[in-house]
Amino acid sequence: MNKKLIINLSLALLLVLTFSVSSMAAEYTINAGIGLNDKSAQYESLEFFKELVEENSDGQIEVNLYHSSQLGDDREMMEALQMGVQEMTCPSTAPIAPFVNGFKVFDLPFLFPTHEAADYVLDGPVGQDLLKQLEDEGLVGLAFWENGYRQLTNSRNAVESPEDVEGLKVRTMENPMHLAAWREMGANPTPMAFGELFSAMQQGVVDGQENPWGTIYLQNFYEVQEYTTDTGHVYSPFVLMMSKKFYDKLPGDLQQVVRDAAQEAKHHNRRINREMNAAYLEDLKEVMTVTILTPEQKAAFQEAVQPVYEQFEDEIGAELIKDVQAQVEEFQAQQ
Ligand code: TK8
Repeated sequence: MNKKLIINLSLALLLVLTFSVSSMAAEYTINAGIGLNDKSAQYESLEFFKELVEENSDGQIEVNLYHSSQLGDDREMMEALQMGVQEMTCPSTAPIAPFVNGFKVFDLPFLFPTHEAADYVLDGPVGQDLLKQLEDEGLVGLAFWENGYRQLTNSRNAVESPEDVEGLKVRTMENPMHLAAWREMGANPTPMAFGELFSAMQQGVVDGQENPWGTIYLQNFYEVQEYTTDTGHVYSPFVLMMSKKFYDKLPGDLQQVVRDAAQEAKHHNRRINREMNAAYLEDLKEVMTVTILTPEQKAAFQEAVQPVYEQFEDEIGAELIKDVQAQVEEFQAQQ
């Protein structure tokens, strides 16, 4: 057989092999759903995670992303992971509390003085132990990503003091800590899934809500809310999590690919989330009446919600609260 023919046959064989490998369906498919829309830092970070996983698994894993509660709200998606009918989600810690009670600790108001203090605790022994506890509930907690400091918006009046929220119908996440904190301030809180929130504000079912600046801007809440105040009353982490039924099917090397990608995307997520939240506050100043509290005004909110610590000490566990506070002090002492 002449040399030219051998080369042509080899090239043809190479083309066939290349095509067949790339078009070969991935062995594992991850369907990941979130509540925020596709402009959020959370979604952008999931795209970053997707690229890492597909590349580092050599195409053995494909990741499909779904935003804006397309697959359900936070609680529904966590239940889908438990059943093994969805592979990943990334809820705020507040709706995780019914699954693992200890996550309530992160809903204590004014717990973390800075983003960096939050990182230190979440990536430290206390946070990692809580992620581990998810496994008993059929969930694999891969990493703490960031939702951010929660800020109050409402359609009724400017808010400079707890007295200004008297009787305000505030939507909260489905978590008793949040309900208690707003009741302490004299508001009238209502728990509600995130996906129902915009229409509830539009129809006046609730007067207000609280979320980080990026969510307020990117979900167009300013279209139905006039006033916002930088209360920063709770720091909300997200938890990137996977169905344990799915995770356990992955061979060890692909489990490591997923874990490594979750960690690398965590750092990316925290960086862009902080940049975006700061930037969107400036944009919100163009479309809302923004109240920036003085330190004295913010202290009045801290004082108003302090009773929540005592109210929930037994339910959360005094030891866990003390451990988190000790970790925060340990971090502050290093600054
Ligand atoms: C999105 C929610 C949202 C949270 C809320 O799925 O419910 O207000 O802050 O980010 O997790």
